[in-house]
Amino acid sequence: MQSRLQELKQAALTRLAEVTDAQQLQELRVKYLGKKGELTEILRGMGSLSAAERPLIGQLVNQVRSELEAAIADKQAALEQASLAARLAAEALDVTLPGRPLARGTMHPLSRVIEQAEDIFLGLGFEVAEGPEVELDHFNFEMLNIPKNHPARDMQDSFYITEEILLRTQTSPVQARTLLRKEGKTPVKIICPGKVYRRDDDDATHSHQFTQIEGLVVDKGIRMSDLKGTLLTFARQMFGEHQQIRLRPSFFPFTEPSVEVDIQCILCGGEGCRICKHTGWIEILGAGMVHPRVLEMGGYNPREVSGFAFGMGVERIAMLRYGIEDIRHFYTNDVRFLRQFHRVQGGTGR
Ligand code: 2NL
Repeated sequence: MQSRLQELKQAALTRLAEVTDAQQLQELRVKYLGKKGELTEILRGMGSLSAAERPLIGQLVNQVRSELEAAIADKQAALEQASLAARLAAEALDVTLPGRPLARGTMHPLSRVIEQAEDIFLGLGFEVAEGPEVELDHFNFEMLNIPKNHPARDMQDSFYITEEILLRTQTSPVQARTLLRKEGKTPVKIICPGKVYRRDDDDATHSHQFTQIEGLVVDKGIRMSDLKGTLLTFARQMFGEHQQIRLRPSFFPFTEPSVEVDIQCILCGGEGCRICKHTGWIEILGAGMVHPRVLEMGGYNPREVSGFAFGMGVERIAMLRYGIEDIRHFYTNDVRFLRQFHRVQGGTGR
C-alpha cells in the first residue's frame, strides 16, 4: 500500500512537471485528487486493511494529498506568472517612439468673421440673439412690413415648406421675435448672426444659403447719429482704425429712412481699383431707422421710442478681409482652402 502511494505520488509529480497550461493542470487535479481520482480510490480500499495499519496509511494518504495539492498550487502560480509575463511582453510598447501627428483643424473664415463681429458689438453693449432657421412667414415677412404682394415674397425667391412656413431669408425674424419677447421694455440692443436661405443659382457671388448678421437697437431717443457712430466703430475695428464710412440713401420696407453703407476700398484705400470699380468705396451693409410699423407690430410705441437696424452679409465681409474671390469656397470645404486660415490674421490684426 505504501509503495503504491509512493508510485502514485511520483507519477503525479512527473506528469505535473510536463503540464503546460491551465486545462492540463485541471485534468491532472481531477485525475489524482478528484472525487473519483486515484487517491480517493486508495482511501476506499482501506477497508481491507488491518486496524493497526489503517491510521498509518490514512496519515500517509493525507500527506501525499497535501504534497500534491501544494505542488499543483505551485504549478498554478507558475503558469499564471508565465501567462502574465507573456501578455506583458506581447502588449509592450515603446514609449520612446515618436508620436503620430495629430491632424489639427482650422477655424472656418465665416466663423472667424462672426466671432470678430460679435466681439466688436459685445464691446458696444449688444447681446447676441439666435432663432430658428425654419420660420413662419409671419415673422420673416409680415412683422417686417413686407406685405403679401411684395416681390421678396415670391415663391420663386424663397424656400417655402408650406404656405406659412419657409427657410428664413434674413435673420430679422429673430429680431421680431425678440421685440415681442421683451414686451415693450427698453433698451433692445442685439445682434443676430446666422444662416439664411434664398432661391438663387449659385455662382461666384451668389449662394442659395449664406450668413447674415443683423443688428437692432430700440430705446428712447435713438437717432441716425447713433447708427452712424455704431457703424463707424464697427468699420474701424473690422477694417482698420483709419476707416471712413459713407452713407447713401436707399430703401428697405423695414426701415425709414434707409441707407447703404460703404467703407473706403480696402485694396486701394480710395484711389480707385478693380475691387471698388474705380469708385474708391465698397458697400458692406444696409441699415436705417426702424420703420414705425415694425416697432408697432413688435409691441413698441413709435411715438415714445425709436430705433436703428442694420444687416450685413458675412460672406461679403470675409471675401473682402481675406481676398476670397468665389463665395463657393466657403461651402466646398476643400481643405486646401480651409488650411490657409490656419492662424491667419485679418488686415487689422484682430
Ligand atoms: C441688407 C440690409 C437690413 C435690417 C436689415 C431690420 C430688422 C428689424 C427692423 C428693421 Cl427687426 N430692420 N433689419 C435693416 C436694414 C437693413 O439688411 O442688405 N440685407 C440684405
